[in-house]
Amino acid sequence: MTIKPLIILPDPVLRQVSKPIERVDADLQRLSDDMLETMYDAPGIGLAAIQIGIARRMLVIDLSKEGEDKQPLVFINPEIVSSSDDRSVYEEGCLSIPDYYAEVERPAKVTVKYLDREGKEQSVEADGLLATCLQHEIDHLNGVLFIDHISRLKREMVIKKFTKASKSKAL
Ligand code: GNR
Ligand code: NI
Repeated sequence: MTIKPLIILPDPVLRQVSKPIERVDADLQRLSDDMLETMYDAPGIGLAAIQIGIARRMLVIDLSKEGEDKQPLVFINPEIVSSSDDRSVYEEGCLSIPDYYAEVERPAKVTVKYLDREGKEQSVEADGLLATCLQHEIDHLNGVLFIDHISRLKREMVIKKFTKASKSKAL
């Protein structure tokens, strides 16, 4: 297993729309292991493949707390098939936008259809943090970031700050 470097704002790679996965094979299972290891190292509770530069529709999530047994989840070609009308607000962060947090309102419950790590069709009715995290990760597969759900003024300030930082770090 390998920890991969994370793609950071304003890298345009984060705006790519990821392509569906055609085959769940050993290579893809290795990629899911690398994504989990990268997420645990960060640490974060979710990671989309595009965050390590791979434009494929796959994401991993683990909501277990420190000291608990790990609960790695792998979602391949996930699709939101229904969303609740009621909303909930969470303070979100993103490994691709380090140390920036903001409240985002999203549907409180979603039903997501996907393939698991074995390529088997599954469906989950998620609420709470899992619902928020799935929506945050599925947004990544569509080139959408959580800052796209906050005010334009706040978003432009964050992008400006990260653009400056990336220029001062460039060789
Ligand atoms: O680690 C993460 N925490 C988090 C907190 C609230 C809502 C969403 C997230 S996902 C984020 C990891 C990440 O950037 N996934 O794409
Ligand atoms: Ni993110």
